[in-house]
Amino acid sequence: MSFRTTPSVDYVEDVSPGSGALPPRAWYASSDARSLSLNGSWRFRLSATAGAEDDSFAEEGYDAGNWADVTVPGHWVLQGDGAFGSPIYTNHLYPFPVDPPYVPTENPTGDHLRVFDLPSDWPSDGAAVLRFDGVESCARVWLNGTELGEFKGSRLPHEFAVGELLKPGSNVLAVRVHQWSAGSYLEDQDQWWLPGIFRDVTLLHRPAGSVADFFVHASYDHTTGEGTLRVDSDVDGRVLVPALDIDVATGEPVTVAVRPWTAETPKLYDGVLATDGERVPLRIGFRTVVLEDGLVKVNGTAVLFKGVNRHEWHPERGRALDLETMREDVLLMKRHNLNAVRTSHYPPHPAFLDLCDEYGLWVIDECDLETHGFTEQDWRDNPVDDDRWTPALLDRAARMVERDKNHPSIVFWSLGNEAGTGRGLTAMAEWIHDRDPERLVHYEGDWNCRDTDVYSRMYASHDEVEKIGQQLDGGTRKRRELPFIQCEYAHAMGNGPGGLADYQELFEKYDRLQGGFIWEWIDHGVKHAELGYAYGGDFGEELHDGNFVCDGLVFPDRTPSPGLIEYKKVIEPVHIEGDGANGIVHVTNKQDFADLSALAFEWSCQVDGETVESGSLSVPALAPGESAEVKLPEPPVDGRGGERQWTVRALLADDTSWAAKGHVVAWGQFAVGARPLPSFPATDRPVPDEGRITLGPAAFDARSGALLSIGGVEVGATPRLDVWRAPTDNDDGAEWQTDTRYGMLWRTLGLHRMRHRLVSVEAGDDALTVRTRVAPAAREVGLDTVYRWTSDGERLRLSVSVTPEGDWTVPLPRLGVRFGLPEADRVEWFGGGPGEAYPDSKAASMVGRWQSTVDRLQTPYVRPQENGARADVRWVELGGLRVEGDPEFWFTARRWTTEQLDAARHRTDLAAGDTVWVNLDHGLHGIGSQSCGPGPLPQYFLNAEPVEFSFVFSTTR
Ligand code: IPT
Repeated sequence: MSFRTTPSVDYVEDVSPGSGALPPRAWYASSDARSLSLNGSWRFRLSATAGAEDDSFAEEGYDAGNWADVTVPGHWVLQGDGAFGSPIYTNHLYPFPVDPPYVPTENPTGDHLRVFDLPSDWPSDGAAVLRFDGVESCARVWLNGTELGEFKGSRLPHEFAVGELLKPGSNVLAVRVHQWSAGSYLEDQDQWWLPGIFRDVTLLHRPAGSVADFFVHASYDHTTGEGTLRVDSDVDGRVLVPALDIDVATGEPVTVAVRPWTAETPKLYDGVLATDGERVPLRIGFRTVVLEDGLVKVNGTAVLFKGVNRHEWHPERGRALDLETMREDVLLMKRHNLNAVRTSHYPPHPAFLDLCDEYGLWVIDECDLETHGFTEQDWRDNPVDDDRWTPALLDRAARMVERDKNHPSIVFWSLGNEAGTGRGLTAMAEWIHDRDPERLVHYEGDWNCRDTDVYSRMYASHDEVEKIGQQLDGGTRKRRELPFIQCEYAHAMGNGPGGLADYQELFEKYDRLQGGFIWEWIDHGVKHAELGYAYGGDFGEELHDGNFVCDGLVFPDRTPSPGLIEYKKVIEPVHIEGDGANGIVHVTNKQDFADLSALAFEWSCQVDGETVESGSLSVPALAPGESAEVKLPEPPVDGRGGERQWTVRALLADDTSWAAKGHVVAWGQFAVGARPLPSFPATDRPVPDEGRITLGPAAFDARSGALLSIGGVEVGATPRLDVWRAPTDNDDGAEWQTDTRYGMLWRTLGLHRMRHRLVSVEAGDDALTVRTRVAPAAREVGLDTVYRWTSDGERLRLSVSVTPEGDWTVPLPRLGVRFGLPEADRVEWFGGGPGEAYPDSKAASMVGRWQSTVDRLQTPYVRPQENGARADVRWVELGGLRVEGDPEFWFTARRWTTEQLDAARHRTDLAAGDTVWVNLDHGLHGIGSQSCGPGPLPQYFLNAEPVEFSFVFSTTR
């Protein structure tokens, strides 16, 4: 005999997508049909298991007086100050046993209750629909005590017919949300697990004769300049587009001359779909997407995608984004020259796609599907290859396509991410191809491209990408004929990514390579009272993947990181190159569709980094792909004979929807001649005096050879060789990487604990020479290091020569000197700036005169690590000192040591000490992308080799 003690929760572990919901359809906001937002404060009760409570709370009259409140849209684990549980971060591991379709008995379940008044003027005729735009991961819904159904598919809309149940006056909407369900197996994306009703809940009036579903087909024929519009509608009506004089019945095609939609020229025509019962605003973009000659073409032209992967993220609200945050993302993307976005790894809030249509971004709309955790068991039992799950997969495909099909910005439907291969995916692809043959299908997980229209990969190395570009990559015949994109590359975790410019060069060189999408847009740091931003493990998760969740081009608060600035430069729509000596600029329009008429050009001339003259430059409105040579004016005469260079900028000529007139889109710099190197006659001799040695303005300790002061400036710690940097995430590399991970090897070798053995201090005729050997304990390798100090009476020159000894099998993290100053705040330099740069991430470093402070030189990576270097520095002034380099050097200054930076887990672990630590580096190792992809290219290695470099110190006080 069996009996039940708890309410039935079988639906939670049922592989079916749910029951009771209406078929999916286009998402739109009506012009005239009423709607009522049910967002706001809801009553909330959390239970530990799915069946802990019966469903009496859904009954009218239920007293929820002692319940808590949550805000909808929202995730309950981000509300209630920890009282409602915590977020969990795992990359691909399921945070529960892999036992599909079963989920843990401990299944946090949030009962949500909302009593709302139907407005007194709510029409009494017609039907009504209740729409949920996103609930994670499984919900069961009641209205006024009647069960409507239950559903899964967290980032997809679900609608229920509720007309008969609505009552005048007060209505009770009850929603039970389970954190875990069979659906969780399909939602193993690399992100926080965040249960809740995290997108809008809306009641929609559906007047008699209103629009149900409709499909806007708006193609563009680039050979005739005409667009063809046909709006298929379940309910007959008329389609009006006043600007095109279109007034046509639904289902009827009409062809007229139009301006096409592209991401560069996002022309939208306002229209209306009018049925007997409703008017629906249309924003129509005419464009045609095809696969032709092995290329993705829009309106007849192959597109180069300069994209990014965007998860929805807000540091306080998680994936519950408001419109302004979505707009901020789009504006930031446009202002940084991006032209594409992959909605990794689920359909975004629909308003985001409206913004992509409006501002112009190509979109890969990705389905809410990832089963990555099955890789741990060689993909055994993978739901995408198990027919029982196919209805759920098809439901997800349909909910995405039907909801989003009217967005011109979407060029690809993506089946999902990291779900292996299987019949379920094929079924999805077939369904999508059939439903919407006017777009292409993307999926990365099947390298044979059985179901896809593009060969897509993630984190392929430069070498491999080049081979693919040359069509030397083999693969199936079908794959060989397809274009290539990297749907993910350049892992923006912490400092980096490096190597962007090298990828872009390949993308531009080979037609088959149609660009890529950086991983990823934003760091998913959770705002935290003690830690600043929390990442995996900070909530005591039993399994987690640490700060792998902070790998974006913008910080959690959306401040651009240096990675975004670098990307902006690398993907500039205009290439500006010059021959400084001959005063000639080469300008190339690298756009696919737009000419240069939206841009104005300006030249300026700098002497020693200071602009001495500037003016406007007239550049023809080049068509896409065209180049021109433009003559610069005569360089201004300047008696100072300093280092001279040109800077040419392309700016917006007028205000646009995404940036103001004057916004810099692209720039180039070129030297007029070589940099005059500092000349330095060594005139003074070292003078020993009572345990000290004086040399020109400087005093040294006679025993150790340590520099004590220059002029009036005390030196807290003498300059000495330094090779250590706090490893970046990209230095450490991901655990699963099979290539050498130098961050680990550096530590094993002991480069973080180098010892300095003093060999001799020699006061010679014209120099003080300090010989040392720098090496880690337990190893025979070392660096013979000689410091040679000279003076011209006023200034002090340090020349450092380094000779590696032994068998150095690893590159060095950095090579230079580190010293300490008791105080420093303001910093001024002539060199690369204004932001940070590293050998393979310095495209955006602009040579000029820059000012900052020690604090502002720091880049706030969520997990502290090496940061803040400035490239190509000729001289820097701080703390009363001026340091000039021969050759140029890398400069870093911070209020903590590298060792403290290395030990910190969060920025809040870093406290300013009483010394400012300054690194003057001759070299730095590249950054690469090994936190998920390849390491730095060989040309960015800092190999241990004999070198010599020097600095001239003087005082500024
Ligand atoms: C790849 C995933 O697709 C993405 O979601 C994210 O996890 C990214 O890596 C790393 O941040 S999968 C990786 C194992 C190649």
